[in-house]
Amino acid sequence: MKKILGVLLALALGLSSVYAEALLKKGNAGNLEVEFSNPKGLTVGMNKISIKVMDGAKEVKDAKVSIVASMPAMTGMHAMEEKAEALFVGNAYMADVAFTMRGTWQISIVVETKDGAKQRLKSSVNL
Ligand SMILES: [Cu+2]
Repeated sequence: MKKILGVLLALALGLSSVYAEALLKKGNAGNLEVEFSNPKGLTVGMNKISIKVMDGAKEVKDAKVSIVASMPAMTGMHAMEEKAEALFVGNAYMADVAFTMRGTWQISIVVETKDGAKQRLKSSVNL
């Protein structure tokens, strides 16, 4: 019986890591549509986040894009903030973002277009 439970537990743990939920979120930053994603799902540590910016039907590839992940202070824990510049590589802006603990992180993505206008998307992720 113990053996069966052990096998079931191992299966459950294995499945949960295989099927870690992929990240895909979309929202508006002013008149721009911003999508950010990570196919493997976010984990504690360094994560690659891919960001796409659309202006109507046109993809914006020449903006300055940065991302800030933050968590407010909690009992016994000071507030945390991680900032990363995203560089256009291949077909999306790519940023390396470090998440230092599990929980809900506030996400702010700032897009500065060629005309100097800055637009912000506010969102959040759970890990
Ligand atoms: Cu925290």
